[in-house]
Amino acid sequence: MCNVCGCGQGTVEGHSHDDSHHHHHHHGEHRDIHYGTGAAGVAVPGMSQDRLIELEADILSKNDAFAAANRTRLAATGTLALNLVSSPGSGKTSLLVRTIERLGAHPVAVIEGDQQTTNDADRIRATGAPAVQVNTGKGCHLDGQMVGHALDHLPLEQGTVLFIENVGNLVCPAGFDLGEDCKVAILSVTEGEDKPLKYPDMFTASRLALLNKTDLAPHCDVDLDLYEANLRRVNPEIEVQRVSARTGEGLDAWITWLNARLAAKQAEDTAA
Ligand SMILES: Nc1nc2c(ncn2[C@@H]2O[C@H](COP(=O)(O)OP(=O)(O)OP(=O)(O)O)[C@@H](O)[C@H]2O)c(=O)[nH]1
Ligand SMILES: [Mg+2]
Repeated sequence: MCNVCGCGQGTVEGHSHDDSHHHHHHHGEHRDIHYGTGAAGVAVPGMSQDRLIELEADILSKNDAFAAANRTRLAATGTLALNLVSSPGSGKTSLLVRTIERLGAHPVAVIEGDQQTTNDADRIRATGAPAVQVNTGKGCHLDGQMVGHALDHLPLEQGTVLFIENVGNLVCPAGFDLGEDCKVAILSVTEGEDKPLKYPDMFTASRLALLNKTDLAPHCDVDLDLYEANLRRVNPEIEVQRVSARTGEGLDAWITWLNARLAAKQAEDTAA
């Protein structure tokens, strides 16, 4: 769990948070991180395990309040929000561009999280979809507050699909609820079958895993069945789909999954 990163310094495109009244994360004491075997799961020189646990609990309870507010706000328009998590370069933005094209006239909106640049938001806007870039600066994940600010800049129609592309990082984003309906993990065949075992939290937190870049599988020493088996070892419930953003292979099943989630969401909201 990321309780010692420089998070909370993010900027929503065009807006600096330097004037933010709620810098909710602690400062200092976070330069020299050694992962420990103590109760907090991390070791920071000069800080006790109890203090670390206290800080982590504090950060997460504040995040959860922002996430809950986002969830209420999204429910008002029946928006289906998906938090896309992965390591850097697994193909999140490429898949999003393809997905938006496939969804055609259906209303979509995108929040793009990266440490720096507006590259990904620019790629999304080229499809015609509204996108807001959030730069996390030194931070390693999006948090509920950043997403709340981004929502201020996004038009949400009834039944929108909101894609939140998280910062490429297989560790920290797993622990932060953004108010999404679920997390979708994107892996690529080039990363290696052992990744689910090495970074299990991300895959236990995800409902669906998209195994991307299947077009490259013949060129890699990769066993796709073992990749899937490892995903199911860490999360027996996880759904897995093999896709290629490059060739479009497997995207029909992914679009079917999206439409089913959207229908389930609308049924939920009607019942509520
Ligand atoms: N061969 C192949 N290349 C792909 C596929 N999907 C993405 N790529 C390539 O992989 C690289 C990274 O793709 P992006 O879509 O930028 O990945 P990302 O996950 O958004 O990256 P970050 O936002 O930087 O973490 C680019 O060169 C893409 O063209 C795929 O299915 N097959
Ligand atoms: Mg990207």
